[in-house]
Amino acid sequence: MRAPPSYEELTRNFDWKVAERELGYQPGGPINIGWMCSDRLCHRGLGGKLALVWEDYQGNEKQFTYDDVRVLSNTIARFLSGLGIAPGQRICLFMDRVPELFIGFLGILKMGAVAQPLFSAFGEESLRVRLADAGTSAIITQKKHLYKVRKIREQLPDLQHIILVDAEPASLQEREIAFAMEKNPRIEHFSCYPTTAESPSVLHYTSGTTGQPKGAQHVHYSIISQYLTSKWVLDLRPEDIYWCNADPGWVTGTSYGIIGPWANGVTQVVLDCGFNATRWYEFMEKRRVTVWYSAPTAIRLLMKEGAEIVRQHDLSSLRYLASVGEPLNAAAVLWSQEVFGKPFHDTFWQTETGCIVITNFPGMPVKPGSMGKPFPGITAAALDPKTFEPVDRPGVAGLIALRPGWPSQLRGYWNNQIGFNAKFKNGWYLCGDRASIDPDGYFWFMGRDDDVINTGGHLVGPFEIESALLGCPGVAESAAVAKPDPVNMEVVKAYVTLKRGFQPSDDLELEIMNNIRKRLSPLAMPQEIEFVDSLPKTRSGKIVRRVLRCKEFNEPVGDLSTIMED
Ligand code: 6R9
Repeated sequence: MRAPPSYEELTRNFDWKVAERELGYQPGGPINIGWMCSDRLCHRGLGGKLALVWEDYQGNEKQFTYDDVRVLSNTIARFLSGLGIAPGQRICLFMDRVPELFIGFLGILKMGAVAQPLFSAFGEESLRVRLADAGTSAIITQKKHLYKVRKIREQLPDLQHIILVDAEPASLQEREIAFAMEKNPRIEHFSCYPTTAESPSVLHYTSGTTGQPKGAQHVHYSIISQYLTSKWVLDLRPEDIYWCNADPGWVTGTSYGIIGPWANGVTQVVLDCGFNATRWYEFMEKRRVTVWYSAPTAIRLLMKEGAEIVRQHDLSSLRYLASVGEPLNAAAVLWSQEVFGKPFHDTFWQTETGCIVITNFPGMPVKPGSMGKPFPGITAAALDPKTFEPVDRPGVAGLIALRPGWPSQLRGYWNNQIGFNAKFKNGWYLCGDRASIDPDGYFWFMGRDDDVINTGGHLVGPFEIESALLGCPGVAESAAVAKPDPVNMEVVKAYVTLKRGFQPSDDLELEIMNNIRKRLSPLAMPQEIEFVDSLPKTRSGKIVRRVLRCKEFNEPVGDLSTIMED
């Protein structure tokens, strides 16, 4: 077999047109992710190939060929257009990892609407904020999550349709409608809405330092990057059995849990179950998984369970391992080399980039602890934070920045032009992270450049937590910051000042924690609340979270000249 081209060769002659050609896209012509990930493969003779093998915690199993995915996504697309939902309107997917989530995603795109996936673990407040911001017209959900939607529906005038994939029509109220994907008459032919490269496709909410979460807007042309990075970075090949254990509520679960693998025509397996080492290894053994895309927190949890349990399973099918979401410690890379016989390849990217942008390329020597090098076609640099010019010496920390213009770059934040503009400086897109670059061109992650908390690979915005804290009994003011954690890297800690008449107590701490867990999500829940008399503020009265964060991490605070004295 001919050796694959080296990283240097691919970078030298790179053009995204490679992906356009392989996907059969004619510039200026129609392009629809839903069609590209189902009908296109059937036309290429893969209709009978398994696209999705799904299993839940109890071991229930379902299998879908590419032809099933094509027909069932048609069925969903027809149903949604039948409701009168127009192209461009937002449809939220709010489900556990059931087949309807993956296939429904394609169905929404086929009829030209915008898919807005949200974690089913979200509480009603996290859900309300995102549906209100996007002016979402419809939500597709399950019976078990309906109570959250019912609590907020009156506050969401745009929300016209609440679609239940597993409910009996008799149990439903006004604006609620049952749709059983597999029981509905199958729609063999559906004419996809003629979306083109710049037509909106997916709206993914992500957290920043200021304000509520922002909706990163993606377009159908994003498939160009998602297809090629899946092929070249995740090394997907036709015979692969691929497992991405990310939830599509997170961008990893759509770019590399739906679009990338299906655009490549591979069989993907899904396990609808949270972390459980034994269950995960059993699953990989039973399904003969060859490529596994995971995250550092999961890897750290597996490390805690030890090597012995790995030896009890036959994982010889595994060929390629990759990781995303947080810094992948050198120790995790060495551990995986030892127990799986191959390293995890770190990949760096964001909701906003839509695809992997810095990575350890297959075949490239892995430097454990480094994120690797820019994907061909991506120009990345570490910028001096004052001049926004690339730092001139290797090893010096700078702001991670990318030259705009790759296919899956976000096209804007929903309703937030100011936030979007702030991401660009001196002709660069700023990721909001810091890294240094070594003399060989490898990137080394240093940390985030803002107050966003990365807990177990999930970004949580302090503002969203602080807003929710204000709704808790007794809370006058608060600051949510990261606190180090051996497994999740960071967890949320809240500093809280109390209103007159309230006293700090363990009961109050617990009450506040529970309140946030229910209204936002378990991840956003502070693991610790520290009651204080006052919070550090700037002279203009803004809370300076940096001071509190540095305290948690035992780091020097640096220049405090703008901070108000108490
Ligand atoms: C895909 C995704 C993006 C932020 C990013 C950075 C952190 C992601 C990383 C990493 C160190 C890696 N991050 N990958 N940090 N090493 N390999 O994670 O999207 O949820 O938007 O998060 O996550 O801080 O800016 P998103």
